[in-house]
Amino acid sequence: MEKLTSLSDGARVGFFGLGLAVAFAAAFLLGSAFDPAETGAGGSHQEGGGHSAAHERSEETEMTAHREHQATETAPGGLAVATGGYALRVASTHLEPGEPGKLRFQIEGPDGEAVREFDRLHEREMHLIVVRRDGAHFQHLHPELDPGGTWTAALTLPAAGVYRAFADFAVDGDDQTLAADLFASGRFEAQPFPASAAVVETDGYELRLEGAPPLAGQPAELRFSVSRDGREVSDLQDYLGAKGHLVALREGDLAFLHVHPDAQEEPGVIPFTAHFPTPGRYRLYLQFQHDGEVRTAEYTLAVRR
Ligand SMILES: [Cu+2]
Repeated sequence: MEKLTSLSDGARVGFFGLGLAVAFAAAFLLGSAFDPAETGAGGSHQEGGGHSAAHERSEETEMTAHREHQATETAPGGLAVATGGYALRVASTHLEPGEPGKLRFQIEGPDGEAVREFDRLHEREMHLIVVRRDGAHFQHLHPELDPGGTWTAALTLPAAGVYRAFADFAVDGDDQTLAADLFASGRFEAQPFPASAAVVETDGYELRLEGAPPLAGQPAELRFSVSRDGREVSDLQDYLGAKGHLVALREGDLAFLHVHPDAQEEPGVIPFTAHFPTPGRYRLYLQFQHDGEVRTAEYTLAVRR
């Protein structure tokens, strides 16, 4: 029987929720084994020890459950339409480019039925991210749930191409990010990721990304300072219960990293801790609210080995 050692746990680590990333980093730096029980990650079963035949069966059951639980928490999300017992079923995957349309979908649960009850996660029960496969045309939507378990979002795919729709939600305390492709037929002009730059401008705001260059597999501090007309913006408003919302997508497969901010310590600076699983380039979509409007700034970020 395969045994999960703390080493293989460590090797599997992709991305954690923020608190876990920090907790794990501490454990990792101290060289101690990662014990989910210590971090409140779920299972209280200590892995890696020997086990007797008498306990093998129950341990196996627990380990399987634990492994599945871990996989959903640590592997990058957004690569599968179905995983961890849940499936994303999209009713309408073809939309006319530039035409206002509707996206309807259900989350099918382990029992094969549409899930009707979701946890509230960052103030919403469902976060829907839509982005074209080349990283262009990012949208962050909050669909509405009907009593039968069908989610509906007004959606326009602005230009032709293949898009990725990420459904980010939690059920019974388990976070899931499932994703499906959407299609807008027509002549597709693919855009490369823009070159990496520390400063980007959006809607008259200047956003500067500070902090050391991130390394793969390690917690990375990302600090975005926001200014307008040369002056620091010190009155950022809350958006989804925080000063900012950050999605990172990996180049090549659009693996999805949902990163939430650290507590704001300086006005005008939005700090995050991200965990990039592998070296390469990522497209970052930072959302913040000011003067009553949500703005999105986009970065290309190179993550080194
Ligand atoms: Cu959202």
